Amino acid sequence: MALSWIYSAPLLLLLLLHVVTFCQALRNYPDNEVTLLDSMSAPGDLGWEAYPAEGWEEISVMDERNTPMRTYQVCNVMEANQNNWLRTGLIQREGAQRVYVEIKFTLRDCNSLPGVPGTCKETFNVYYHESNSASPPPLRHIRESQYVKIDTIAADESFTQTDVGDRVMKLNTEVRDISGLSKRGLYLAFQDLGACIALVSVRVFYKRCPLAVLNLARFGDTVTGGDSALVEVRGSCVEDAEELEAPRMFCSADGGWLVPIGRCVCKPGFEEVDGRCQPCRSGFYKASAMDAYCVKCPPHSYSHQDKASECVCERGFHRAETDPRSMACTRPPSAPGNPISTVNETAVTLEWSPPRDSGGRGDVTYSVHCKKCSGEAAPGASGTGERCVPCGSGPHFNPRQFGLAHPRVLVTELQPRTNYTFSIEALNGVSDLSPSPRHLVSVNVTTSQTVSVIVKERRGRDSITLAWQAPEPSDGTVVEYEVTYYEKNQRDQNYTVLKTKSNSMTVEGLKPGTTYVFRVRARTDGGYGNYGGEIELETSHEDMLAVGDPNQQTILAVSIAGGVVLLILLVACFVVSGRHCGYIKAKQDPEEEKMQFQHGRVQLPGTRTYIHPHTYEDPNQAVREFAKEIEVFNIRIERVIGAGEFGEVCSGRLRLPSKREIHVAIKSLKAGYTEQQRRDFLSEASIMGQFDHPNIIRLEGVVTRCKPVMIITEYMENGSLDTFLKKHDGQFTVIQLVGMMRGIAAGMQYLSEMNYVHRDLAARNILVNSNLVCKVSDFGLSRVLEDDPEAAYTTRGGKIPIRWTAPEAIAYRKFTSASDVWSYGIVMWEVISYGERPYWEMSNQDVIKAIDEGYRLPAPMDCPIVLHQLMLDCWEKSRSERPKFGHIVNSLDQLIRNPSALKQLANSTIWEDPVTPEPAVSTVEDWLDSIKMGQYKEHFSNAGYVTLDSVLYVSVSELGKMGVALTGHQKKILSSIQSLQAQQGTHVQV
Ligand code: ACK
Repeated sequence: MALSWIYSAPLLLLLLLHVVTFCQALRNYPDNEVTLLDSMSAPGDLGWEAYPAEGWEEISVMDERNTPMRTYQVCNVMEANQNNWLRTGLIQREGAQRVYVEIKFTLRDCNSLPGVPGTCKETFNVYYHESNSASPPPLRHIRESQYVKIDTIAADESFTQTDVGDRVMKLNTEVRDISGLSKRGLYLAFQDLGACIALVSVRVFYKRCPLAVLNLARFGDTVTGGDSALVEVRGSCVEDAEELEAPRMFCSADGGWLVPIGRCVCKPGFEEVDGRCQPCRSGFYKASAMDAYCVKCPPHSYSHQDKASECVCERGFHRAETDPRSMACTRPPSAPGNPISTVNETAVTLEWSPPRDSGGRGDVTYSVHCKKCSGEAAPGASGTGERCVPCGSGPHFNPRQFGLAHPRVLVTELQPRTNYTFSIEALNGVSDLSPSPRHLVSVNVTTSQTVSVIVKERRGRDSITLAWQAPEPSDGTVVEYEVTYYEKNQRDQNYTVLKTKSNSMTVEGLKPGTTYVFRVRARTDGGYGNYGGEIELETSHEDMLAVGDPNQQTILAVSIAGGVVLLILLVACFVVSGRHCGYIKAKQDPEEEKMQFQHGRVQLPGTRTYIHPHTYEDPNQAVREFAKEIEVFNIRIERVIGAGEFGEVCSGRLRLPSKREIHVAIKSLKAGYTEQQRRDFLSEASIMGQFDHPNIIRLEGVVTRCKPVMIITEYMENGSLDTFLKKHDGQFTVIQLVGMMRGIAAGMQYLSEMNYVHRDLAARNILVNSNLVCKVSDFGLSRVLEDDPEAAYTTRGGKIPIRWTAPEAIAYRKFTSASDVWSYGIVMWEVISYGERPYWEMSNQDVIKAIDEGYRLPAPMDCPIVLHQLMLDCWEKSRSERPKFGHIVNSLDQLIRNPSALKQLANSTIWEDPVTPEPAVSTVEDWLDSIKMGQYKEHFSNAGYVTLDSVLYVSVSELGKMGVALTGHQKKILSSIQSLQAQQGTHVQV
């Protein structure tokens, strides 16, 4: 021992001092690591036990800040049969099931020590022992079998004496993990078998996902799972927020949060500011949790206090129960104007003009109140000389008495020669809420006598004699009768009016064998009465008498009855068809059965339907309805990020009054556009503005009042999904990829429920934000035709992105949510293959042919079988057999909850040979040969990977460093390493 110490101690110490300075800088650990033991920060003796005494030795050194630091060293290289143990105290595991051991050490190269025997080692072993007790048996009784070996540790960098002289620091850092822990704590033990080692620091830590707030949900500190399974964590909404969809996230084994699902939203009266819910200021309100922001109180209302979920109406103004909270408060209408009555015997037509002030509402109706008045003074009434009583049920109002939509009513069945007073009232949806007296306008009417009914006639060759009943004497004195007639079917050209004081008349000079229509009315001193109905009479061909011919009367009655029935039918048809005029239901494309659009937002309860901008006669109206106009001075453009179909795409900032500044993307319409181009450009905003879903790109607003015209959307830091995946080839876990797919499927489920068919779903049209949340974008109307570089002309003339499109959509433009599902399957394939081009370099024609013959894309490399099966389901030829988006979301959720289902990988068809090595391989060379990667033997041996065990922890970056540059080869080697790990029982991470 003495000999070894003389050799090495000063060298080690010298080295340690430098290393210490270096290590100080490393004490800031990531916030997802919780340290259980850190030998460098121990205030006093570490108290570790060493055996035998001449083995490991504690050395205290001072760091730069004069803080003592404990290290252990051993260097008994001159003597054989060394077995030196060093054991830590009990390290409490604090609930962690998996802990990591990070060892920093230096190790001397045996060749650099002159005269050392061949027993000199360049490795040491690390063990652990789980225990509930803080007083373990003394180390001298240690039995290796009680300890579990973690690993044999070798230095990546050993040092020689010359190095020390040159002050070259060669500090090795090795990290190993121990999983499946269940007892109170563990001991670590270091076994030296004859090497020259200094343990500079030993740190034991576990990983946790640190507290995070996302989508207004708080996810607490979470200890990672014991194996590679994800820990599902239910988030709780931040203060003043409520759940929209249960917020969940998954804590991964490396302490990262993955796959945010669900979200919270600020309660009514609160809005989101910097991840918190803040109360609406006075004068503002937010009615529903689903609304994004507090908005100004509508006209004639106010909120004096914070947190208002609705604004209170000013005095004299009201809000009807069914009025949306965003509507201005309104008041009852003023009285109708200019009433006019037209009396027709015992019927009267009343007409008036609408009120000057509708009260701010569009639902004005009218009611007509009827009073019958006699000439005597009412008991108790003074001065009027009239007594009026309600009309009761006698008169008939057409179309109705109350709730008239138009300012007109016909009142029939009034009593003859009677005075009536009609009071007309205008009402609206808040009239019942107003305590103020109603405003009425009145009109007085006097009815006249009853009709004159023709009772007898006589027909001659060129004359007809009529006789009719005289009115009742009470109807007044008849001044004269008026007889009107015309030749049937010639009314418009000619009709004749004759007058007589008698109640019969012979009309002469008629054509023989011709039908005439006659009407008679009486004029009394009260005015003209009603016609008593029409009668058709035909002159005879020869002279003959036909007085009161019962057959003729029957025919007349039948014809009148027939006419009435016809009229009723016509009226009924009119009423029924009138009901249908409430909304227009149209199809954007006759081939597109699901795209039904409703104008005026007539919707089935509980459903929301996308309204196509073309449904509006004026497309600007659609933009006004669905997109918020933003003042240009609220926007700050920062840089150009790409080119769109209509102009540049920039990133920038949007600051709306009393809102926090947000990062936005700005699409602008280049100068010199046509009106059609402007409409097409803005149609994307009219469509996007109707959607509100975490996986659909959110529209912030539009600038249309000044040039250039712009569409402002939320900013997606990672740009489009295809480019993003290519840039990060192979860098995500399968769970992360499944999380992305789940997001896209949820967005598509929402669109399909809105009856919106996307038609161009592809990774290039998905945007990714900084949290890896994927959002569906690109809703322009002309996009499939013009914008998409992938779109190609089909034989039927349409332009379609062939590789992403379902066969029925290519063949006969049958675009439906089921064809979107097909495209979704292609997007899944793009995601798993990190942005590979579907069907590689096959021509479009070959793709169409291959699909028709039943060929489908094979599973990409490393693709779990379940995911490929889901893709194949999306690519069912019969569209009714494809899954719905809701089903896809559920399937992906299940996989996220139970990732073990993702472990079984589909056989890669890209390589002919299996990547699993022959069971017999035992050397690195044999292994590389077995996977046809023999060309890298030298790379591995140069990098020091000489045993099969040593390759088990090779990472992608190490492969890169050793010169394995091709991504495909890296994947092949890593995939085979996974198989080796599985064969050796080492844990395989998903
Ligand atoms: O792949 P990228 O970076 O993502 O390049 C295209 C480019 O603009 C032309 O479309 C990017 N882009 C479009 N919309 C957005 C957005 N909302 N946030 C961030 N980048 C966007 C897209």
